[in-house]
Amino acid sequence: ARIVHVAAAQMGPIAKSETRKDTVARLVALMREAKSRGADLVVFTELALTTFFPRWMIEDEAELDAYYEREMPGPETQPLFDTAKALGIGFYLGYAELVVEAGRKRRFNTAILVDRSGAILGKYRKVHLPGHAEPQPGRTHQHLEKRYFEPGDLGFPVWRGFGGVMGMCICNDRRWPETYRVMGLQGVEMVMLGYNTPYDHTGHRDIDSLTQFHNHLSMQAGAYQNSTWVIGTAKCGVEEGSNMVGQSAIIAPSGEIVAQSVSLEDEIINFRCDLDLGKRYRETIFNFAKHREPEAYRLIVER
Ligand code: CDT
Repeated sequence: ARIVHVAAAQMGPIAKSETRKDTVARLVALMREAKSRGADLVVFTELALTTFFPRWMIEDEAELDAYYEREMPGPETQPLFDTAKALGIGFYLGYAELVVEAGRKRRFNTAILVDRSGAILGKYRKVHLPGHAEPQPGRTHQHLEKRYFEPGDLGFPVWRGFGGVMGMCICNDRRWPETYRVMGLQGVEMVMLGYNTPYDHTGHRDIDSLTQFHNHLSMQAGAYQNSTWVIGTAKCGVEEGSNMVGQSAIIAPSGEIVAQSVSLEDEIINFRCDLDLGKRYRETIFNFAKHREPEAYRLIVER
């Protein structure tokens, strides 16, 4: 067995008025709780440092910029790295990233993986951006990720760490089979992701009741079809009037949920994940080298 003891650190709502310092203190408390349960790695959510700001049309550039990190770690996020190092626990963290390249501001929805010594092992930028670039009439909450972020330009790499092969994606990425498959082809053994999923996101009331089902369906299918653990961490509850899905889950390579949150608040769930469990699928039904037929898949990579 190759055990990675992992925790998903679900968060309840982050108010618009909450400071970075307050939010980081919540994350540090969750990290300590994860460590007290024996975890080696804690998975925080998407955009874990602020309220989910893409729900608003923000015209003032300084106001928008304030939601982004220009350095990681920066003065306000340093306590996360210091605590991780002191406790010997790794973490996945989602945040809004602002970089200036050739005098141009570039914005990404980003996640990093930090090892147990507090060093950044890898960075991922969200590829599948949902929502719109322009505000939609008649909506109480916008979803302007296409306005506030560029599609990620780093692909879906994997990293050796925590005794295995680790991968990352973010929220809407989890609904796309290509996300998992690109990492699966690189032998991924654990995919970490955070999500902010408002209930009313399709605008179709009749399918709204399936929101929770589709959340788990996507992650369970991704896990099974690629012989990998999937750790999905929500930011949930009613945040600034927007109702968001919880049900954070730790999913085995069988596709089974082995741990699930029960609240819509800050909550740790944890599980001792055996990375070797993926082998029984990877070496049989999903032996890619033996059974894949890439010639039949060409359409997949065409526009
Ligand atoms: N954050 C994020 O990607 N949320 C989407 C729902 C919004 S779609 C307009 C998701 O896939 O959960």
